[in-house]
Amino acid sequence: MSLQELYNKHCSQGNKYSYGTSGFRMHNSVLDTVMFSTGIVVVLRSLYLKSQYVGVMITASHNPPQDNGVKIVEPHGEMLVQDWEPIATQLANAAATSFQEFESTLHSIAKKLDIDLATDERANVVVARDSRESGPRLLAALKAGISVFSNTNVVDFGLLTTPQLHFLTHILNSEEPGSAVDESQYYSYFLSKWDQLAELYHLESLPFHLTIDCANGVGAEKAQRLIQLAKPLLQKSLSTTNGQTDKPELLNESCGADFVKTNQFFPANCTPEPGQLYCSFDGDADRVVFYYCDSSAEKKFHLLDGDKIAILLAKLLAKLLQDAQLTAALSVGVVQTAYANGSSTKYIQETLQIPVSCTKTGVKHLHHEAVSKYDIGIYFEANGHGTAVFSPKFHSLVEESLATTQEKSESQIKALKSLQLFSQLINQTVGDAISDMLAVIAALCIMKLTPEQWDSWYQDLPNRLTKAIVPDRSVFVSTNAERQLVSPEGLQAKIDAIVAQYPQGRSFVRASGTEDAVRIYAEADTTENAVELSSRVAELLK
Ligand code: G16
Repeated sequence: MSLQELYNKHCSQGNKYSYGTSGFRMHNSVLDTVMFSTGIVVVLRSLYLKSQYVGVMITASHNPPQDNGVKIVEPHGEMLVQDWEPIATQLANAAATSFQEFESTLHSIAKKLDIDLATDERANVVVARDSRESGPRLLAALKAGISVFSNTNVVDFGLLTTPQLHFLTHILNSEEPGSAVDESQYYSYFLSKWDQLAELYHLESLPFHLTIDCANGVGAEKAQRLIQLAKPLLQKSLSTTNGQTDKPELLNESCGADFVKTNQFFPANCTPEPGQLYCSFDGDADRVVFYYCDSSAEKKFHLLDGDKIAILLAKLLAKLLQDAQLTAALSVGVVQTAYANGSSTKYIQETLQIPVSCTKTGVKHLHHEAVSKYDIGIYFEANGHGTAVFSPKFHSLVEESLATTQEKSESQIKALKSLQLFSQLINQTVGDAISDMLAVIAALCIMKLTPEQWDSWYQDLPNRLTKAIVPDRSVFVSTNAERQLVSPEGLQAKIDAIVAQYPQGRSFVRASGTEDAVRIYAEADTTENAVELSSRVAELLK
């Protein structure tokens, strides 16, 4: 088919698109145009990177089932470099204007990038999607965009979690060209790291059972596969709930990481028992939060969110560095966003004496800060999205130290081996619910912690995260890592005046980059005050 015929088949006019916090994300009915243009952008990206594989994930993650979206993945598993986001946005909006506008924009982008549109160089693209009903239709539009070029190779992995796609994109670019790469490599890689840690610490059983709420999403089948492939030690202590991937309307419905974090309550189909641990993935399994119930008569819910996960990993990794005698040589830092609970930031800085950076929302911002500032950069958003990244200096120092073991104590060698294994067990490409879950289980076993002990290090300030629908969220412009608004004019001063009336009060408002809404975060000394602060700030938006 000609470019015009493909365009006519997949594009429609009138919508406005923007590459947001995590790619394009909207109601599925308006996404065909953007899928078609994204197909072209990923081919251009692959050609620009000398035919490396570029990944595309079709997902709307935590959003409701009728939404969908697309995330572009760099050859080594990072998110699309930020200077290409405007290119993706420009081409999508041109496609939504007219064929003439689209064609001329495509030519001018190609010229700027110095790419010959008629090239016979091969472009390599790797695609996957989550379990949404609209996925196959949108995949067809994406493939139509890719087919505009004559020499393309598309590896279609079908259904995957987002982090699996990131991981496999990296593997495809690391293996010899032509090597067979498949999903099973994901499970064998991470399970083997977990098994080696279990062996190093002589683990014989897990001190709790872990129930995984899979949000009725793609993570269900993948978590079940992981459990099937695991050795009995792990296998007998893990089970799943909310795994109805065959009912797409149930995706993220009263379950999943976003539901649990926002409502601060157990998901549907979870009957909590004291002493046991629970976790929730989101729709594409790139986030995880943990929780448990206490032994009170009402079985009170306790959340162990991204802040608590970051602290667990920071505490363990800092201790291992100390035992490995590498504290002076390697820096450790934690990266958070404005959503991090004030108590967590205080605990990391004052008790753990570990530096904390604060960035804008979006793992792409946290990842960049963690990689550029620290040898061990632990980054987590409170919503459970995050990982820990290890610098090349970390890898070479640990390797060198392990190569000369004769003058080292047994505990030093054990710490070095543990550091190396954790740097592999934790997915280096992106936040990953499955790999983070394995790292948390390993950390709890090694530190011999119950969920209550993990939770007891500090008390979260009571908080509320809500959203408001406004006529135009684009007027909400933030600064200072999204902690303050510069527009609409005067609104920040009003928020500040209200916040000042609450002990330990903090509140901010920012436009979501994944939903058509404005988010309101509030925390204060008591639950009543946090709720009141949140609703008074929400009132200001009306
Ligand atoms: C995406 C991003 C996260 C971000 C979340 C919500 O997550 O990857 O970094 O925290 O959206 O963003 P916003 O508040 O701008 O809507 P996911 O899991 O939905 O892809």
